[in-house]
Amino acid sequence: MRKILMIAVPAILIATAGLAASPNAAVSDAWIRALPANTPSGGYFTLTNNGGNSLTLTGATSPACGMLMLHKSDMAGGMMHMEHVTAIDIPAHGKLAFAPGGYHLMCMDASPAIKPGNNIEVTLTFKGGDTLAAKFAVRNANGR
Ligand SMILES: [Cu+2]
Repeated sequence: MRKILMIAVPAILIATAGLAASPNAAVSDAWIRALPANTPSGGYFTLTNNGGNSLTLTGATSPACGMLMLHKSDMAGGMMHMEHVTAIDIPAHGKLAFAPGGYHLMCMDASPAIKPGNNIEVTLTFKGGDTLAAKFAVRNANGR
């Protein structure tokens, strides 16, 4: 698993370096929860679309996470469920909050860099290939 990832990451960076632009958008209040080993970590942030066109978030990557997924928590039949989502629209001049109980990033394979007090880099990917990099502060299990 790790061997494949170490090869795949530089290939992605090379492939996107000459092509990708950043959308007219900003990430704020970005943080990720550090949890005991092998427990997926939730990442939270606010995404503000400052442009006149809607944006579609299609994925996220981080060197600190083996796999980073877009998830949505929902109440169904009195139980909290999480589902994987592949596209999230942010309307023109709109804002979308990723927060506990709703949309979140899920770090499926946290590296040792996911440690309270650290910062990790996350790259958001949008439909059309644009990318936006942001620093996420690592907090403890209580979100502090
Ligand atoms: Cu999740």
